Formats: sequence, structure tokens, C-alpha cells
Amino acid sequence: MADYREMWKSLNVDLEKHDQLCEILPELYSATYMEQENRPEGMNYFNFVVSEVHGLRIQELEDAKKEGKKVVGTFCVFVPDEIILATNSIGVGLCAGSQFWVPGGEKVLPKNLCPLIKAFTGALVDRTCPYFLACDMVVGETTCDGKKKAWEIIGERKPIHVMDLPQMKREKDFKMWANEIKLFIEKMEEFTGNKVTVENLKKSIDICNRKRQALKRLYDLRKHRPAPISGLDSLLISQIAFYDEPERFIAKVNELCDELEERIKTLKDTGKKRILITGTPMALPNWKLHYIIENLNAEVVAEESCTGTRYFENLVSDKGETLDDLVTNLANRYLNINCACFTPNEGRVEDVLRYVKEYDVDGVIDFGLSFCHTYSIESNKLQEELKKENVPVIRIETDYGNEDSGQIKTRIEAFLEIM
Ligand code: BJ8
Repeated sequence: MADYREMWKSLNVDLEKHDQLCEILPELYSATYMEQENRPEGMNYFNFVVSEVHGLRIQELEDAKKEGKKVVGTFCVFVPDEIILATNSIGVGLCAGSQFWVPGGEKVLPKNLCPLIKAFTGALVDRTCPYFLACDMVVGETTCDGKKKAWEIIGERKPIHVMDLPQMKREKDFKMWANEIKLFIEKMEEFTGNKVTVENLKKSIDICNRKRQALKRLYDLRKHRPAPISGLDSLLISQIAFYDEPERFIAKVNELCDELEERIKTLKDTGKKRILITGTPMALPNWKLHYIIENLNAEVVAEESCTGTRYFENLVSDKGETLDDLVTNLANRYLNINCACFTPNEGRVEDVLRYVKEYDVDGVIDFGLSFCHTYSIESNKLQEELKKENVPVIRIETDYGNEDSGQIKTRIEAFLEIM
């Protein structure tokens, strides 16, 4: 990686702490990713992206800011990227997936809180994430209680706009969400000085839809037995989707899919068990569960999560001649995401049962980050429904530490044996 210290310094990064992170990440990446056998050539681009994760992409963001663009950080797949793009701004996902950031978060948050929230807060408090520091504004949302209250702490350090997400899916909630999207448009217009028009919104809907289609194409290829790409590699692509330049990302995912289509023609079944993971998101660089599973006789073939199908399922319709029409289309697509923050949330169980069939799954792992109450409460119902259909299922609740890795491995080994 080139020398980016001057850039990090200008962003007010704590260079000493950040150096520690720069030592951990390459080691972790090489141990997790580079030892996989027979990876597709197309993964070279994504290796490069990771090697430059705090370098080149940050440089691109800084260059764009010099040209007058704004950088906007988000934490949830309910925040419509289309609006950010339509105001000539750049969106970056800020969810954080490493234990490295957790102690920083615990300086201002209780210990018994979801590690994802502690990690993204810690990344800002300790000034070790150049993405967070490069953002001109961040957008929070009223999903779980932990995030809702964390915005108050984040807001002391960064300009923030919070979107009020309904927690039910009645007709009035769709209207409310459309209204909330309009408020977000107003906020972005005021912040950037750029108007959202039917024309630029249709363009950004098109970009986001093509990104969704590229990811869907990748996931469809994983339906093949055996999958032509590891779950680890697919997860990495889903994670990179949150911050890479969209057009380049779409092109690279499609190139990779061309290669995978060829690969499928010669692949022979190796007898590996096919696992669907459902649950809370796995933010970069949280590769723990996939790594454990894929070092056993199993492959992860899909993730029903926000770093998976919830990110790309369903397109936004571009039909309509007015902004109101397009906002309604956005509200309809986004409010149909099935997050456990909603009550009831039957759609998620339906999705999981459908994916079990579509991806030819042998067993489901219900993954929950520690202290995530909404997903944890939903687990019993989900497991019951899967058992009714004779689908083996196991619940794994964990955080970003490695202390329980051995125990998780033993449980998954036993789980694979009963399939
Ligand atoms: S749409 S899953 S990205 S809210 S894991 S912080 S819910 S305590 S990340 Fe999420 Fe949006 Fe839902 Fe997806 Fe809270 Fe649970 Fe932590 Fe979570």
C-alpha cells in the first residue's frame, strides 16, 4: 500500500492506534482468505480492494470532496442509497465488524450491548476509521434500541440525520416511510445544494438496481451444487458492496460471474454440506463464522442477512413521472425488507424457508450477535418453523472475539454429523 499517512493525518486519524489496525487486518485477511484453494481469478480485484481498504478508496472520497461532492455514512440497509446518489453524493456503509474497535465503544456505551454498535461507535471515538472521519454527515435510523441511543453519542461528534423507521408494515407505515424519505430528500438537498429531480433519481435507481442484479447473479450461481465460489469470498463481496464505487463494483462482480458460469461446467460434487446462514449482519472484517464452517466439510451457500440477500432482493421500480411516484416506489421496496426490528416479521421466516429450497440447503445456522434482542427473540419461532419442515437448524450467538471459536467449531461439527 502506498503511503497515506498525510491523508490520514489530515482526517484527524489517531495514527498510532491506526497503525495497530493496519498490522492486524492484512494478517487476518491472509490467514482467512489467501489459504483458500482454487479461488476464482476474479477475486483478485476484491483482494486489491481489501489491501487498499483505508488507502485508495479513502483517497477517492477525498478527491471527490475536493470536486464538491459530499460523503455520507450509513449503518443500515433501510437508508435509500438512491437519494444520496441523486444529490451527487457518495454513500459509504459504516457498520464495523472487528473486536479492535469494541473497547473504544465501551468508553461511552455499556459493555452488554451488541458488538456492531460498540465497534462503529469505537471507530469514531478512537478516530481509527478514516471512512467515518471522511464523512461529511452520517444517517442513522430508528431500528433497534441500541442503535437509536447510539445516534445521540455519534451526533455529538458528527452531523447526523436520523430516519424514523416504522416498526410495523401497515398501509399507514408505508405512507409514513414515504414521508420520511421525503424529509431525507429535503435534508440532502439542503446539505448538498443539489436538487433531487425525476431524472437524477431515475438514474440513481438504475445504478442501485444494477448493483442488486449483479449481486443476485452471484447468489444465483451459488445455487449450483457444489457452489463455484466459497461463502467466505461471497461474504467479502457483499461487505465491499457497501463502500466501493458502484459502477466499478458492478462491472467487477459481473466479470467474476462470467468466470463462475464457466467454472460450473466442470465442477463435481464434493459432498460438502450446504449451509444457509440467517440473522444479524456480518460487517467487514467479521469472517469468523464462515471461516469456521468452511474449514469443516461444509460450504456457506447463502446469507439471509443485510450482508446478503436483504441488501439486494427486490428492485426499485422506476415507473412514474413524478417525484412522488418514485418516492412511493422507494418506500415500497425498502419497507419490504424483513428485519427483526419489525413486529410481526413473518416475512423473514418465509424468506428463509424459500431460500432453503432455492439454494438446496442441508442445514441452517441462525446467527446472532450477542445482545441483539430482536433477532434473539425471533430465533425460537424461526427454529420451530424450520423443524416443522425437517430442516436441521442450530443457533449460534457470538461476538467479535475469538475466545469461543473452538466451542463454535465443536458445535458445528456435531451439527454437520446429524444432517
Ligand atoms: S435492517 S439487521 S442493518 S437494523 S445486530 S445493531 S439490530 S442489536 S444491524 Fe441491522 Fe438495519 Fe436490521 Fe439490517 Fe441492532 Fe441487532 Fe446489533 Fe443490528
